[in-house]
Amino acid sequence: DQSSSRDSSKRKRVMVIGGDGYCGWATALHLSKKNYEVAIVDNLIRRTFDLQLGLDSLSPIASIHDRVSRWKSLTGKTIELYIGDICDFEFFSAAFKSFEPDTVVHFGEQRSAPYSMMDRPRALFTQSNNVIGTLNVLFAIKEFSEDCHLVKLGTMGEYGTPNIDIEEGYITITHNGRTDTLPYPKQANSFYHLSKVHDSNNIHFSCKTWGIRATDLNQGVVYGVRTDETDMHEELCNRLDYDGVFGTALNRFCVQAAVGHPLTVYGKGGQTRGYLDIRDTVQCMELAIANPAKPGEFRVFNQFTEQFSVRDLAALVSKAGEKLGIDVKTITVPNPRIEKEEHYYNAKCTKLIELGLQPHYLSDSLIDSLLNFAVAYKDRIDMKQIMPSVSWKKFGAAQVRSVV
Ligand code: NAD
Ligand code: USQ
Repeated sequence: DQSSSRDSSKRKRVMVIGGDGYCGWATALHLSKKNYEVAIVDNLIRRTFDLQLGLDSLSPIASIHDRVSRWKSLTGKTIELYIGDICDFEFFSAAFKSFEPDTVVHFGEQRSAPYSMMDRPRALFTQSNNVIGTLNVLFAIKEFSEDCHLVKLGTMGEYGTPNIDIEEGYITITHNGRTDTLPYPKQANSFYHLSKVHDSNNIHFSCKTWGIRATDLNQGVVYGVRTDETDMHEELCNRLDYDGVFGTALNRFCVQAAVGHPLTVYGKGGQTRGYLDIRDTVQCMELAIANPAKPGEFRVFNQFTEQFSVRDLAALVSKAGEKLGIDVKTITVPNPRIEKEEHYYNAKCTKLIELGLQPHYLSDSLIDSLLNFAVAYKDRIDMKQIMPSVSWKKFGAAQVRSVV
C-alpha cells in the first residue's frame, strides 16, 4: 500500500508551492535532484499576469507539464503536479492530504511591489492572495499534519531601512530597566512587502498557539537565471523578468545593458538592499529543509549574501559591459517609489552560513554570463516594458491596464 511504501522509502516529501515561478522552479528541480520526493502546487497565475499586462519572460519557458515530463525523461525522477489556488481550501487540503508532505516550502505569492501599487484591485488582490494563501497553509498543517515544517519565503523588505543594524528576526531591547527579545520592527514600503509582514505575524502566532514549526526566510533580491538543473535542457529553462513591474534590479540592468538601454537608476541610487544568486536560493532552501525548526519555533533567517546600492550595481554592470565591448550608460530616472534614496544599511546574515551555506558572491563572471544570456535572447526584448510604469504617488482607486 502507498503509505507503507512511503515509510520504507524514507525519502522526505517536500511540497513546493509556487513551484512554476522563478525561485520555485529552480528549487523544485534542485530538491528532486537531491532525492527528495517533490510535488509542485501552483495555479499558474504568474503566467496569467504576463498575459494580462502584455509582458513576457526574456527566456522562453515551457509549460509546467512539459517541464516536469522533460525532467522525468532526463533523470527518471517524478515531480507530482497539483494545479490550483491555495486560497481555495478545498483544493489545497485535498492536495495536502494526497501528498502528505514532511515540509511545505511556500513561494506561492504575488511578489511584485510595483504590481501591488498599480491600483486598488491589485493591492487588494496581493494582500488577500498572500495572506489568505498562507493562512490556508497554516490551517492545513494544523489540521492534517502538525509535525510538518513550514518553510516560508519572507522578504528583507519587511524591515525597511532603519537607522540601526538589522538583526535576524528578533532584537533584544532594554526599556525602562527591563529586557526582552522581541520581533524586529517592521516598516515595509509597498502593499506587497506589507503582505509579508502580515504573513510573518500570522505564522508567528500559529507557532505559539498550535506548536507549528516554521522558518521564515527573509530573502533579499535574487539575481541570475541558470542553475545546474535548469541548465540541463532548454525545456527546463527558468524565467527571467526584466520589465518594470516584475523585473528586479540586477537582472534588469543586465538585460538593459544587452540591448543598449541606459541603466535605470531610480533617484539618487543609494537604495541599498541584500542580494543573492539564484544558485544560493536553492542551497538555502535545501539547508532550511534539512535542519527543521523545532515544534512551536518561529525561526527567522535573513537570506542574502551581499549588500549593494543600485548605484553600485550599475557601476558593476557598466564595468562588465566594457569588457565585452558593450558601451553601457546609466540614467537617473525620477524615482517612481517612495523610499529613502540615501540611508544607513547593515543587515545580519549569519544563520544560513552557520548551517553551511557556501555563497556564490557576485562576480564579473556571473555578470558576464547574465549579459550573454540576455544578448542571446535580445530579439525577444520589448523595449516598451523597460521604463517603470507604476508610481507609488499616483496610486488611485481606479484600475489601470487590464482586469485581474
Ligand atoms: P514568481 O512570481 O516567479 O513565482 C511565484 C509562483 O507562485 C508563481 O508561479 C505563481 O503562479 C504562484 N502563485 C501565486 N499565488 C498563488 C496561489 N494563490 N496559489 C498557487 N500558486 C500561486 O515569484 P518568485 O520570484 O519566484 O518569488 C517566490 C517567492 O520568493 C515569493 O514569495 C517572493 O515574495 C519571494 N522572494 C522573491 C525574491 C526575488 O527577487 N524574486 C526576493 C525575495 C523574496
Ligand atoms: N531599482 C532601481 N532601478 C530599477 C529597478 C529597481 O533603482 O530599474 C531600485 C528600487 O527603487 C529599489 C531597489 O532597486 O530601491 C530594489 O528594487 P527591486 O525591484 O529589485 O526589488 P523589490 O521591489 O524590493 O522586490 C524584489 C522582489 C520581491 C522581494 C524583494 C526582496 O520582486 O519579491 O521580496 O526583491 S527585498 O528588496 O529585499 O525586500
